[in-house]
Amino acid sequence: AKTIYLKDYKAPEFTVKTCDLVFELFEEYTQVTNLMQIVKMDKSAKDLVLDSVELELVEIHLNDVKLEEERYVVEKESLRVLDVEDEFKLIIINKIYPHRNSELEGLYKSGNIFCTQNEPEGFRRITPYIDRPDVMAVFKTTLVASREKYPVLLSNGNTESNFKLDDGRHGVTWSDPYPKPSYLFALVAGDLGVVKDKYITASGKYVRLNIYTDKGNESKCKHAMKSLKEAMQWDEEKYGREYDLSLYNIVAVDSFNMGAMENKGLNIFNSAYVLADEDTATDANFMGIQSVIAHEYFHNWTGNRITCRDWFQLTLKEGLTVFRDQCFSADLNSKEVQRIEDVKALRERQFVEDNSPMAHPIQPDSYMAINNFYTATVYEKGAEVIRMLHTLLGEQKYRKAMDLYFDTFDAQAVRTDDFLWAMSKAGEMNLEQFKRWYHQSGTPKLDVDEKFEDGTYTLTLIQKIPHAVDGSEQKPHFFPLKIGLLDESGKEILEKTLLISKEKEEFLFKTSFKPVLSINRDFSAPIIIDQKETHYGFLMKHDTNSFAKYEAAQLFGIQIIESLMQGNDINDEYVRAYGHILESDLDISYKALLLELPSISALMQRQNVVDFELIYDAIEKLQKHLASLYKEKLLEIYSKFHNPLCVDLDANSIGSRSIKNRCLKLLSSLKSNEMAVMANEQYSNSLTMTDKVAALDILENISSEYSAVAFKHFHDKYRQNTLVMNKYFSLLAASHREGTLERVIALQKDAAYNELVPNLVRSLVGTFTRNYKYFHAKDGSGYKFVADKIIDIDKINPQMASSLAGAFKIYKKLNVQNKKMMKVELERVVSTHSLSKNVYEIVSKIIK
Ligand code: HT7
Ligand code: ZN
Repeated sequence: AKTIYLKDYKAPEFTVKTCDLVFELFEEYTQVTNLMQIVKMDKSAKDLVLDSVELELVEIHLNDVKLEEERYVVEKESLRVLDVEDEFKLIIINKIYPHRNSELEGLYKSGNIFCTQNEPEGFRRITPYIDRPDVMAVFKTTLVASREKYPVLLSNGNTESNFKLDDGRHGVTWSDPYPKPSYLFALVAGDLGVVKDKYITASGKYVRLNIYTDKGNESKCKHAMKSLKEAMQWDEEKYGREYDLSLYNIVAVDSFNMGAMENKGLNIFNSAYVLADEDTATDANFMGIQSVIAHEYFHNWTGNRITCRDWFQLTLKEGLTVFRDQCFSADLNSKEVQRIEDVKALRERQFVEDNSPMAHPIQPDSYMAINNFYTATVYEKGAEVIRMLHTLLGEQKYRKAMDLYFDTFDAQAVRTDDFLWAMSKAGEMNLEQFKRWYHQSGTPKLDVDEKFEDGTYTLTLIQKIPHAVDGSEQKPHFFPLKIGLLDESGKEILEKTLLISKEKEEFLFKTSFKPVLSINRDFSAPIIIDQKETHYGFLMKHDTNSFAKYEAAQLFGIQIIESLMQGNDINDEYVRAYGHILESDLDISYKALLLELPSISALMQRQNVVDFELIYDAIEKLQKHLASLYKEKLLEIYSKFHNPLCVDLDANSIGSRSIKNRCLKLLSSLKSNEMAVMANEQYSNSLTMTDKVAALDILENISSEYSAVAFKHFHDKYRQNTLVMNKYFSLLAASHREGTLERVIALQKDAAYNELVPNLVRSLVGTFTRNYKYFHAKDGSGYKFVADKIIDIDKINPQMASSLAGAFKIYKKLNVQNKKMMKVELERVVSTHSLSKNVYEIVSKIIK
């Protein structure tokens, strides 16, 4: 497969001014008529080269004359029109076969709905085009289809006209006044239900809001609609940005490769991020919907109005938009909980990626398959980089810089450097060194050394920057480091944001006593802190910074588990500090997070050679110890907050479910009948999906008898509801009970399972890859199963297959036995005949 390099970027030789499309949708095929006004930008260019993948060409007209075959060449993934003028009109008619499209890129069918996914390079699977984001055209789209089967016909922008044909077909013409790249083009055709609402913008403009879904699901769109209006208002208040069309459409479809897509005026969503009610969605699902709805809405300014020059700039829109959606969720819910959840997600996914052969900068400099670069690094680390800018500039200057960015680059396709120019200019800050965050990979480590002498407290910080994947050296970063100093009673004597730029930095503070350091408060930089002297128990009690307090609890937990792994006993100070949190009257959602023990992933990341058995045996030991020691208190909290009939979604109700389920989970480590009975009662009596899922998870792991009955009941009740069945598959794939792999294999035959639907594959196979116990079984059976699935699914959907292949990225860090087993499977996958470039890129990097 060919590697594409950023250094080879060339401005387009031609651009498309307008693109008028007609789609004639039939059951067997779709005919596309594409009329483009094209202008030559580089006068030395002779031929027009259009991207074109798997298209069946019917005919081409140049300036209204049908082209003879010798005037064009059909190449493997392009169409070359020979010797064209400076400005011309081109009409191309081609056929495509959406019902056969299982890759879910371009135009495809999700159930009975025609829909599109064009980011990053799907449009070339619809019609020949200059399919790159720096070619922006004004689109007009006419859809023609059976009136009975496809009464709803949607595209970007506003409806211009409707018409009926004599043969039972009808048509609608849409026009979008805003020039846009092809990746933002969308169409939908189906027999859909709709929920309608409206929004009046700050300047008084009336915007119609519609959410389309399969009929019967309309009542499940309330939360998505509420979230959309909240997002619209938030962007007006925080960024001064209003919506710019008079119509905003969202369509929910079941077969979708990712979460959602921000097509101009016509967002297409994975139904998992739209549909929810108390009976079928967990609290986490409701939060997820709020954040994804907001994320796609925010793209209207950061992504659509100002887009990327090329796909290497992806973090320009994704990192920024994730930062925006994180701030939105923090403002609407709990700031402290949101920050911790965001950092947790970053560490579980991005830190692991950054310490693997797949590590790359947030702005990569090369790729084989661009689809592989919609990564935690580009998105989540990208958001952390924007957050650091926000911290460095402060809210006011950041807002000024964002205004400058919008004013300067509106309607353009730009680079991350253009964004940084605006930040630097309005922020009045030199960001030359800061740019390294865009071009260097790996997670920086900061060695922290403290000294107290003669009334001076000295803090010495040394940056340890990892080498890049190719072994080359990387340079120190510039970042904000928020610290606090506490006296021995726990009183805060100082809070400060230090600016770190040199490899070694020294900071002196005059004090009459040696203070306790609280470092990287709020996780002000995405780095790993390596502290010689630690006071975790003290900080768990006294730290006033909610993130640092959580961090102390996690790091203390890690210290204890690692010491257990070395055969030592459990440290009493930790146990007391845990008890102190249990007794505290902190906010309950936050308290639930503080009570969470470190994850397997967090421990694994610290091992040079990973041995999972050692890790989960130690975690289990600690859980049991805490559960038996604090059993009464945990039971007391459980009964105080367990309210089975409450289905409310306010902070207190969500927090109550969160803390009591945390307590029950910890208690379940006792594996007693008493706990199984409690979980079983919760499963039977609770009305929310949150409580049911929490109970099922416990039952599955501690009692095969209760589990069998409860899962059967769950299956009988929800087997028609795919979104709920995702939870069913995922709970069973995560099970630590014996025979999990055999059950996962058998579940593929369940009537509700379908390998063509990515959500289901993610629930069953994807979850299994995170089941450390069975995916990493010493006999290699887990690896073999997943490798087989990658090979099978690659033939259907390469994007889905390569995301599963990412599970092998831990390869180099495995112990000898596991490594040997994984190697066999990696080699088998990479030598598979006609493997996609998506899977090839991932697997070949892992075994290199
Ligand atoms: N901008 C979108 C990225 C995307 C995507 C979405 C759905 C299916 C396939 C996709 N490939 C890339 C999603 C977002 O970040 O908002
Ligand atoms: Zn996005």
